[in-house]
Amino acid sequence: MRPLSLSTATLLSLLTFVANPVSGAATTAAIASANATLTGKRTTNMLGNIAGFGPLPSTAQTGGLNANDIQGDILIGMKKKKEVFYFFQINNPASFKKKLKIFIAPFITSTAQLLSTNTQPIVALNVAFSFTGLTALNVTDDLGDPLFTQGQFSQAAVLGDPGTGNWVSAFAGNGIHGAFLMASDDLLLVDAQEIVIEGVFGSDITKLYSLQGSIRPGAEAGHEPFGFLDGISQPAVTGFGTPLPGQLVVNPGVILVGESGDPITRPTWAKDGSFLAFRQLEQLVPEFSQFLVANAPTVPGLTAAQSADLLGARMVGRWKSGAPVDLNPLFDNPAMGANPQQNNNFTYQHDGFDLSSDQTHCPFDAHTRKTHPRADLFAPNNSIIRAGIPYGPEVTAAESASHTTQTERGLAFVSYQAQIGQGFQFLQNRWANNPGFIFNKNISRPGFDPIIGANAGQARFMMGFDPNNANSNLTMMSDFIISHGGVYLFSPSISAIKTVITA
Ligand code: N7H
Repeated sequence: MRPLSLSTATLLSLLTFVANPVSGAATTAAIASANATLTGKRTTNMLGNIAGFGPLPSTAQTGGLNANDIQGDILIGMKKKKEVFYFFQINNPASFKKKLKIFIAPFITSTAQLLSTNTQPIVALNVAFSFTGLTALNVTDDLGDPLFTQGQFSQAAVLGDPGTGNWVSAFAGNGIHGAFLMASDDLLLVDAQEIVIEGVFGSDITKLYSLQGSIRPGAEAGHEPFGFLDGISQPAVTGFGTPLPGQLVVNPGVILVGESGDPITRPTWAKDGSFLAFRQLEQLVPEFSQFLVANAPTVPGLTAAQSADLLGARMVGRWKSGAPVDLNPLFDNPAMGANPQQNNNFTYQHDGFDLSSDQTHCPFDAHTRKTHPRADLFAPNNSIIRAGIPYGPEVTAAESASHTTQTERGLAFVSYQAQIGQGFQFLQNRWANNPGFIFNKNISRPGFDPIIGANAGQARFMMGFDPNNANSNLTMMSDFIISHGGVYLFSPSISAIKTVITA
C-alpha cells in the first residue's frame, strides 16, 4: 500500500541507488535526484486524520509566526503515521557541515509545508542537535538552557528513574550528537530516506541508535499502547491557528526560543528553535490492564469490567475514547471524545463543589490533572507540545493471557518547549513525581501521577481512585512505565541550519 505519487519502480531504483552508492561516494546529481524524489508531491495527507484532534490551521492562520522557518514537527504535534528517530554521532564536522548545507538543509520540512497535502513532502525530515553535537560543530553560544547543556543522562535521578540500568546504552552518556526525525505514512519511504541520509554522510556520521514508531492499527489509530486517545490536549500557541474551546493559550515564547514571552537571553540565531526532550518509555500494557481489573473500586451500578475501565479513566483523567472523566465521571462518552469542540472544554471546577477537595469528578492525581492542572493552578509557562508516537508491536494473545509483557512496546515520547526546566523536566519532577502536588488547603499529599509518576522504582500511591471514597489510597507496588532514558536536543530554525550550524 503506497498511496503516493512515488511509484514502486522509482522507489526500487532509489533503494538500489543507495544500497550501491556510486563507488562509496554518491554523486551530487544522484543525491539531488533521490532527495527530489523523496520530497516530491503527495496525493494523500501524510498525517493521521484522527477524530478528536483539532484541525491543523490553514497557512493563512499562521501569520503571527514564521511557519516557513520553524521545523515542521514542533507545532504540529502527534499526528504522524510512521516515524523513525535516527540518533547519530558526528565523526567529521567539516564534511558533515558541508553536506548538511548542500544536500539536506534544502529538504528540511517546515511547519508551513506540513499544513496542506499539496505542500507536504513524501517524507518529512527534521534535524536536532545535542549540546555535545553543537559543540562538535563549533557552535558554542550559550543557548540559555542549563539542562540542555548538562544533558539528560545527568538528570536520571531527578526524573525519578531507578538508576540508569534500564537505559538504552546510546542514551547513557552524552555521545549522541544529533537526531534525524523522519516521518511519513509508509515505513518503506522512511527507510528510503534513512538510506539517503546514510548515502549522503557516509563515514561522516555513525548511527548510534534508532527507534521506529507507528500509529496503532485500525480503530486504535491515535491511541497510545494502554488504549487511550492521546494528543488531544495541546496548548494553543498564539499566532498559530484558532484555539478550541477550553484550550490553554500560551505565548509563542513558551515553546519557541526567542519568541514573544521567552524571558531568557538567547543568541539571535536561536530564534524559532525549540528544545526537544526525547524519552523512550516502555509501557507494561498487559500488566496495566490486569492491575485495573484487580484493583477496580466497587461502584454501585457498575459491572466489574465497567469498574476496571473507570479506574483506568481516573488514573489517566480521560476515558479510552478521549472523553474527559471530569465531565463524564462514571461512563465513557465516545461522542465527546471524538469532538474537538467538546473534549477539552473542562477545568476540574464544578458549581457547588469545592475545587480544593473535590475528587468525585476527577482525582487530583490523574495524569492529565497532574500535568496540566487547569483551574487548580494557572501555569501556562509550564506547557509543552507533545509530539511522540507509539512504538513496538500490538499485545499478543499470549501476553494478554499471561498478563506479562514479552516484547517491548511503549511511547517514543517527544516534547517541545523553550525551557526544558519549565517544560518536560518540570512536569516530570515537580508535578508527576511529587506526591505533595497539587498543593492545596484541604489535601496535603494527593500522591503520584499513577501513569508517569516515578519514585526511583519504589512503591507509589494515589488518592481519589474510588469516586465514592476519595480519601482512600491506591498503592502501586511497581511502575507501569519503564524509562529507557533519552536525550535533550535543540531543534534549530531552518535558516539557522543553513547558516550558523553549517558555517
Ligand atoms: Fe501524557 N496515557 O496514556 O496515559 N498523556 N502520557 N505525558 N500528557 C495524556 O490530553 C501518557 C507523558 C502530558 O492538557 C493523555 O492529549 C503515557 C510525559 C500532558 O489536559 C494520555 C505516557 C509527560 C498532557 C497520556 C505519557 C506527559 C498529557 C490524554 C508515557 C510530561 C495533556 C490525552 C508512556 C512529563 C494534559 C491528551 C492536558 C496527556 C498518556 C507521558 C504530559 C492518554 C502512556 C512523560 C501535558
